[in-house]
Amino acid sequence: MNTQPPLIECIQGDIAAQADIDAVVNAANAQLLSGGGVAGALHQAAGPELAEVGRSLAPIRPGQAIITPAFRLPNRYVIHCLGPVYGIDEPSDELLASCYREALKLAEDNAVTSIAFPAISTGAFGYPLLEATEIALGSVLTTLPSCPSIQLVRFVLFDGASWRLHQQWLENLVHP
Ligand code: AR6
Repeated sequence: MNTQPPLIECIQGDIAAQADIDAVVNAANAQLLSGGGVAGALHQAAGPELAEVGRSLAPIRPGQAIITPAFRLPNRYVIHCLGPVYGIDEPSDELLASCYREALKLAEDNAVTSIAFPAISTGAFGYPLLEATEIALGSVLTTLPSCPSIQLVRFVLFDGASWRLHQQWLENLVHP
């Protein structure tokens, strides 16, 4: 049995290009269709089967996560989370935390050993980056102890500002 604590890391990059990761998380829409940002990148790389399989599982509600195969992506699974639209889906902090919690629980139930998250809700859904970062990292840190299969959690941030903020928060939380 692996007794090492899971590794949490932050990198700057593309969520659709994480070939060494078991499950990648989609910042989805309720209909589980392609879209802009993360959803666009993942659906484009996975192929049309991803939207087809989503059709039978949609709609999902804010804060919810569901799991599908990853098709042509280099991963085993896509875990689709519907983040809150900031200022509309309330309480947005609780709904955003629920995305990370539910995604980790689904990963654990499917024996996933590594998972990559984008910064859910911080693009089209307008969640302020600082608050979203605090919620994302806090939620992952509190949920991980009940997920013994998961050995690596990677946050994949698209832009440098987002990456720096996640990195700073991670350092503050792990080495206060
Ligand atoms: N890899 C990693 N991060 C990315 C990528 C990428 N390829 N592309 C964008 N980001 P968003 P949301 C960053 O809008 O706010 C969609 O159209 C981006 O800079 O993808 O949850 C869906 O269909 C931002 O920081 O997700 C939904 O309708 C973060 O990922 C809606 O947008 C999330 O941006 C979901 O909105």
